[in-house]
Amino acid sequence: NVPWFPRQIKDLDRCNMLITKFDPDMDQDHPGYNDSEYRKRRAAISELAFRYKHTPHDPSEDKTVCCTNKPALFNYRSTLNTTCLSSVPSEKTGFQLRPVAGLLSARDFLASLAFRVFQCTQYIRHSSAPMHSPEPDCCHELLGHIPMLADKEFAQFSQEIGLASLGASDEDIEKLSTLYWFTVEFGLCKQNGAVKAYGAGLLSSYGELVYALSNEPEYKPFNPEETAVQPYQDQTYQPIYFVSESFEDAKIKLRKYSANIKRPFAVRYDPFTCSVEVL
Ligand code: H2B
Ligand code: FE
Repeated sequence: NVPWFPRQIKDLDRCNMLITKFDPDMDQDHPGYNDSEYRKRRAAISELAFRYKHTPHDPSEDKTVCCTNKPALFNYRSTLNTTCLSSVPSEKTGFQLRPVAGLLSARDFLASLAFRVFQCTQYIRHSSAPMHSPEPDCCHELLGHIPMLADKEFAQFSQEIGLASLGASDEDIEKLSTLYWFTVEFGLCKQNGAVKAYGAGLLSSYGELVYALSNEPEYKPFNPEETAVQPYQDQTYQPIYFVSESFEDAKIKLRKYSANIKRPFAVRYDPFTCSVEVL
Protein backbone atom coordinates (compact mmCIF):
# COMPACT_ATOMS: atom_id res chain seq x y z
CA ASN A 1 0.00 0.00 0.00
CA VAL A 2 2.85 2.35 -0.83
CA PRO A 3 1.52 5.16 -3.06
CA TRP A 4 2.87 5.12 -6.64
CA PHE A 5 5.94 7.26 -7.17
CA PRO A 6 8.19 8.06 -10.13
CA ARG A 7 11.34 5.94 -10.47
CA GLN A 8 12.73 7.52 -13.62
CA ILE A 9 12.86 11.13 -14.70
CA LYS A 10 10.48 10.43 -17.59
CA ASP A 11 7.87 9.19 -15.08
CA LEU A 12 7.45 12.86 -14.15
CA ASP A 13 5.19 13.09 -17.22
CA ARG A 14 2.63 11.42 -14.94
CA CYS A 15 3.15 13.85 -12.04
CA ASN A 16 0.66 16.41 -13.30
CA MET A 17 -2.18 16.43 -10.79
CA LEU A 18 -3.37 20.02 -10.57
CA ILE A 19 -5.05 21.68 -7.59
CA THR A 20 -7.90 23.88 -8.82
CA LYS A 21 -7.98 26.09 -5.72
CA PHE A 22 -6.52 29.19 -7.46
CA ASP A 23 -7.39 28.34 -11.07
CA PRO A 24 -8.59 31.42 -13.05
CA ASP A 25 -11.44 29.33 -14.54
CA MET A 26 -12.64 27.95 -11.20
CA ASP A 27 -11.85 30.54 -8.54
CA GLN A 28 -14.24 33.51 -8.65
CA ASP A 29 -11.79 35.59 -6.62
CA HIS A 30 -8.97 35.11 -9.15
CA PRO A 31 -8.04 38.54 -10.57
CA GLY A 32 -8.39 37.11 -14.11
CA TYR A 33 -11.74 35.37 -13.55
CA ASN A 34 -13.74 37.98 -15.49
CA ASP A 35 -11.17 38.46 -18.26
CA SER A 36 -12.00 36.00 -21.03
CA GLU A 37 -8.94 36.99 -23.11
CA TYR A 38 -6.66 36.24 -20.17
CA ARG A 39 -8.35 32.91 -19.53
CA LYS A 40 -8.03 31.97 -23.19
CA ARG A 41 -4.30 32.70 -23.15
CA ARG A 42 -3.92 30.77 -19.94
CA ALA A 43 -5.71 27.79 -21.47
CA ALA A 44 -3.32 27.84 -24.44
CA ILE A 45 -0.25 27.97 -22.18
CA SER A 46 -1.70 25.15 -20.02
CA GLU A 47 -2.20 23.05 -23.11
CA LEU A 48 1.51 23.34 -23.94
CA ALA A 49 2.45 22.28 -20.43
CA PHE A 50 0.12 19.27 -20.55
CA ARG A 51 1.53 18.15 -23.89
CA TYR A 52 5.13 18.45 -22.70
CA LYS A 53 6.97 15.14 -22.53
CA HIS A 54 10.35 14.55 -20.95
CA THR A 55 11.29 12.53 -24.02
CA PRO A 56 9.12 13.32 -27.01
CA HIS A 57 8.19 10.02 -28.70
CA ASP A 58 6.45 11.02 -31.85
CA PRO A 59 8.62 13.53 -33.74
CA SER A 60 5.56 15.02 -35.45
CA GLU A 61 4.04 15.76 -32.08
CA ASP A 62 7.27 17.42 -31.10
CA LYS A 63 7.03 19.64 -34.14
CA THR A 64 3.46 20.68 -33.35
CA VAL A 65 4.46 21.62 -29.82
CA CYS A 66 7.40 23.66 -31.05
CA CYS A 67 5.34 25.44 -33.68
CA THR A 68 2.57 26.21 -31.22
CA ASN A 69 5.18 27.32 -28.75
CA LYS A 70 6.73 29.85 -31.08
CA PRO A 71 3.89 32.39 -31.06
CA ALA A 72 3.70 31.90 -27.31
CA LEU A 73 7.37 32.83 -27.06
CA PHE A 74 6.75 36.06 -28.92
CA ASN A 75 3.50 36.94 -27.21
CA TYR A 76 4.57 36.30 -23.67
CA ARG A 77 7.97 37.46 -22.64
CA SER A 78 7.55 35.24 -19.58
CA THR A 79 7.81 32.04 -21.57
CA LEU A 80 10.87 33.30 -23.37
CA ASN A 81 12.56 34.30 -20.15
CA THR A 82 11.99 31.02 -18.37
CA THR A 83 13.30 29.23 -21.45
CA CYS A 84 16.50 31.28 -21.48
CA LEU A 85 16.99 31.23 -17.76
CA SER A 86 16.50 27.51 -17.40
CA SER A 87 20.11 27.04 -18.44
CA VAL A 88 21.39 28.88 -15.35
CA PRO A 89 20.48 26.32 -12.66
CA SER A 90 21.17 23.45 -15.04
CA GLU A 91 24.77 24.57 -15.52
CA LYS A 92 25.39 25.20 -11.82
CA THR A 93 23.50 22.39 -10.08
CA GLY A 94 21.90 20.19 -12.73
CA PHE A 95 18.42 21.43 -11.79
CA GLN A 96 16.09 21.39 -14.80
CA LEU A 97 12.84 23.25 -15.30
CA ARG A 98 9.82 21.63 -16.88
CA PRO A 99 6.61 23.47 -17.74
CA VAL A 100 3.56 23.02 -15.53
CA ALA A 101 0.03 24.35 -16.08
CA GLY A 102 -0.58 25.58 -12.51
CA LEU A 103 -0.52 24.59 -8.87
CA LEU A 104 0.33 20.90 -8.55
CA SER A 105 -0.55 18.47 -5.80
CA ALA A 106 2.13 18.53 -3.11
CA ARG A 107 2.98 14.87 -3.82
CA ASP A 108 3.62 15.44 -7.53
CA PHE A 109 5.44 18.69 -6.97
CA LEU A 110 7.78 17.29 -4.31
CA ALA A 111 8.43 14.08 -6.29
CA SER A 112 9.88 16.15 -9.14
CA LEU A 113 12.43 17.71 -6.82
CA ALA A 114 13.83 14.23 -6.14
CA PHE A 115 15.04 14.24 -9.78
CA ARG A 116 16.31 17.82 -9.62
CA VAL A 117 13.38 18.89 -11.74
CA PHE A 118 11.48 22.04 -10.88
CA GLN A 119 7.93 22.26 -12.21
CA CYS A 120 7.85 25.82 -13.45
CA THR A 121 4.77 27.87 -14.40
CA GLN A 122 4.94 29.77 -17.69
CA TYR A 123 2.05 32.21 -17.42
CA ILE A 124 2.06 35.67 -15.88
CA ARG A 125 -0.28 37.09 -13.23
CA HIS A 126 -3.27 39.21 -14.25
CA SER A 127 -2.41 42.84 -14.97
CA SER A 128 -5.16 44.09 -12.63
CA ALA A 129 -3.20 42.79 -9.62
CA PRO A 130 0.51 43.13 -10.43
CA MET A 131 1.60 43.09 -6.77
CA HIS A 132 -0.08 39.85 -5.82
CA SER A 133 -0.84 36.50 -7.40
CA PRO A 134 -2.85 33.81 -5.61
CA GLU A 135 -1.03 31.10 -7.61
CA PRO A 136 2.61 30.70 -8.55
CA ASP A 137 3.37 32.58 -11.79
CA CYS A 138 6.53 33.21 -13.80
CA CYS A 139 7.39 36.37 -11.80
CA HIS A 140 7.51 34.21 -8.69
CA GLU A 141 9.55 31.50 -10.42
CA LEU A 142 12.01 33.93 -12.04
CA LEU A 143 12.60 36.20 -9.05
CA GLY A 144 12.18 33.59 -6.35
CA HIS A 145 12.97 30.02 -7.34
CA ILE A 146 15.26 29.99 -10.34
CA PRO A 147 18.15 31.99 -8.81
CA MET A 148 18.06 29.84 -5.65
CA LEU A 149 18.18 26.60 -7.64
CA ALA A 150 21.57 27.68 -8.95
CA ASP A 151 23.03 27.36 -5.42
CA LYS A 152 24.63 23.97 -4.72
CA GLU A 153 23.65 23.55 -1.08
CA PHE A 154 20.16 24.82 -1.71
CA ALA A 155 19.74 22.49 -4.69
CA GLN A 156 20.83 19.55 -2.53
CA PHE A 157 18.41 20.60 0.21
CA SER A 158 15.55 20.78 -2.31
CA GLN A 159 16.36 17.39 -3.80
CA GLU A 160 16.44 15.80 -0.35
CA ILE A 161 12.94 17.05 0.50
CA GLY A 162 11.90 15.46 -2.79
CA LEU A 163 13.58 12.12 -2.08
CA ALA A 164 11.99 12.01 1.39
CA SER A 165 8.56 12.44 -0.20
CA LEU A 166 8.70 9.46 -2.58
CA GLY A 167 6.11 6.88 -1.54
CA ALA A 168 5.56 8.67 1.80
CA SER A 169 2.21 8.59 3.62
CA ASP A 170 -0.24 11.47 3.16
CA GLU A 171 0.59 12.59 6.68
CA ASP A 172 4.32 12.74 5.93
CA ILE A 173 3.65 14.57 2.63
CA GLU A 174 1.73 17.16 4.63
CA LYS A 175 4.69 17.64 6.97
CA LEU A 176 7.20 17.85 4.12
CA SER A 177 4.96 20.43 2.43
CA THR A 178 5.01 22.50 5.59
CA LEU A 179 8.80 22.20 5.74
CA TYR A 180 8.96 23.27 2.11
CA TRP A 181 6.72 26.23 2.90
CA PHE A 182 8.87 27.52 5.77
CA THR A 183 12.17 26.98 3.94
CA VAL A 184 12.03 27.08 0.14
CA GLU A 185 9.08 29.53 0.10
CA PHE A 186 9.46 31.64 3.25
CA GLY A 187 12.81 30.71 4.75
CA LEU A 188 15.28 33.03 6.42
CA CYS A 189 18.94 32.18 6.87
CA LYS A 190 21.91 33.71 8.64
CA GLN A 191 24.75 35.04 6.52
CA ASN A 192 27.79 36.66 8.15
CA GLY A 193 25.75 37.13 11.31
CA ALA A 194 22.82 38.91 9.61
CA VAL A 195 19.40 37.38 8.97
CA LYS A 196 18.64 37.28 5.24
CA ALA A 197 15.69 36.07 3.20
CA TYR A 198 16.06 33.18 0.75
CA GLY A 199 12.48 31.91 0.42
CA ALA A 200 11.00 32.40 -3.04
CA GLY A 201 7.74 33.75 -1.63
CA LEU A 202 9.77 36.54 0.00
CA LEU A 203 12.14 37.21 -2.91
CA SER A 204 9.16 37.70 -5.22
CA SER A 205 7.11 39.90 -2.86
CA TYR A 206 8.64 43.23 -1.95
CA GLY A 207 5.92 43.85 0.66
CA GLU A 208 6.44 40.60 2.53
CA LEU A 209 10.23 40.79 2.16
CA VAL A 210 10.38 44.11 4.04
CA TYR A 211 7.88 42.85 6.63
CA ALA A 212 9.76 39.56 7.18
CA LEU A 213 12.99 41.42 7.95
CA SER A 214 11.32 44.01 10.21
CA ASN A 215 10.88 43.35 13.93
CA GLU A 216 7.18 42.59 13.56
CA PRO A 217 7.05 38.83 12.93
CA GLU A 218 8.26 36.13 15.29
CA TYR A 219 11.49 34.25 14.50
CA LYS A 220 12.23 30.68 15.55
CA PRO A 221 15.31 28.60 14.81
CA PHE A 222 14.74 26.10 11.98
CA ASN A 223 14.09 22.72 13.55
CA PRO A 224 12.37 20.23 11.21
CA GLU A 225 10.35 18.41 13.93
CA GLU A 226 8.83 21.69 15.07
CA THR A 227 8.70 23.45 11.70
CA ALA A 228 6.90 20.50 10.04
CA VAL A 229 3.85 20.90 12.30
CA GLN A 230 3.65 24.69 12.43
CA PRO A 231 0.26 25.77 10.99
CA TYR A 232 0.46 28.26 8.12
CA GLN A 233 -1.90 30.17 5.87
CA ASP A 234 -1.49 31.42 2.31
CA GLN A 235 -3.77 34.48 2.51
CA THR A 236 -1.58 37.10 4.22
CA TYR A 237 1.98 37.59 5.45
CA GLN A 238 3.38 34.91 7.75
CA PRO A 239 3.23 35.70 11.47
CA ILE A 240 6.22 33.41 12.05
CA TYR A 241 9.45 32.61 10.16
CA PHE A 242 12.10 29.98 10.75
CA VAL A 243 15.76 30.99 10.61
CA SER A 244 18.47 28.53 9.54
CA GLU A 245 22.12 28.83 10.59
CA SER A 246 23.22 28.06 6.99
CA PHE A 247 21.92 26.01 4.06
CA GLU A 248 24.33 23.27 5.04
CA ASP A 249 23.00 23.21 8.59
CA ALA A 250 19.42 23.13 7.28
CA LYS A 251 20.35 20.23 4.98
CA ILE A 252 21.93 18.21 7.80
CA LYS A 253 18.91 18.77 10.04
CA LEU A 254 16.53 17.80 7.22
CA ARG A 255 18.56 14.62 6.60
CA LYS A 256 18.17 13.59 10.25
CA TYR A 257 14.46 14.32 10.08
CA SER A 258 14.01 12.34 6.83
CA ALA A 259 15.84 9.34 8.24
CA ASN A 260 13.03 9.04 10.82
CA ILE A 261 10.21 9.01 8.26
CA LYS A 262 8.75 5.50 8.29
CA ARG A 263 8.91 3.84 4.87
CA PRO A 264 9.35 0.12 4.18
CA PHE A 265 12.21 0.92 1.77
CA ALA A 266 15.02 3.37 1.22
CA VAL A 267 15.69 5.38 -1.93
CA ARG A 268 18.89 6.48 -3.57
CA TYR A 269 19.19 8.79 -6.56
CA ASP A 270 21.49 7.67 -9.36
CA PRO A 271 22.60 10.81 -11.25
CA PHE A 272 24.02 8.75 -14.15
CA THR A 273 20.66 7.27 -15.08
CA CYS A 274 18.49 10.03 -13.55
CA SER A 275 16.58 7.35 -11.71
CA VAL A 276 15.72 6.40 -8.17
CA GLU A 277 16.94 3.08 -6.85
CA VAL A 278 14.61 1.49 -4.34
CA LEU A 279 16.55 -0.45 -1.71
N1 H2B B 1 2.89 23.62 -7.73
C1 H2B B 1 3.53 24.50 -8.48
N2 H2B B 1 3.32 24.53 -9.80
N3 H2B B 1 4.43 25.34 -7.94
C2 H2B B 1 4.71 25.32 -6.63
O1 H2B B 1 5.56 26.11 -6.16
C3 H2B B 1 4.03 24.41 -5.80
C4 H2B B 1 3.08 23.55 -6.41
N4 H2B B 1 4.26 24.30 -4.50
N5 H2B B 1 2.37 22.67 -5.64
C5 H2B B 1 3.85 23.18 -3.74
C6 H2B B 1 2.49 22.67 -4.19
C7 H2B B 1 4.01 23.54 -2.28
O2 H2B B 1 3.04 24.45 -1.85
C8 H2B B 1 4.07 22.38 -1.29
C9 H2B B 1 4.97 21.27 -1.65
O3 H2B B 1 2.79 21.93 -0.96
FE1 FE C 1 6.97 28.84 -5.07
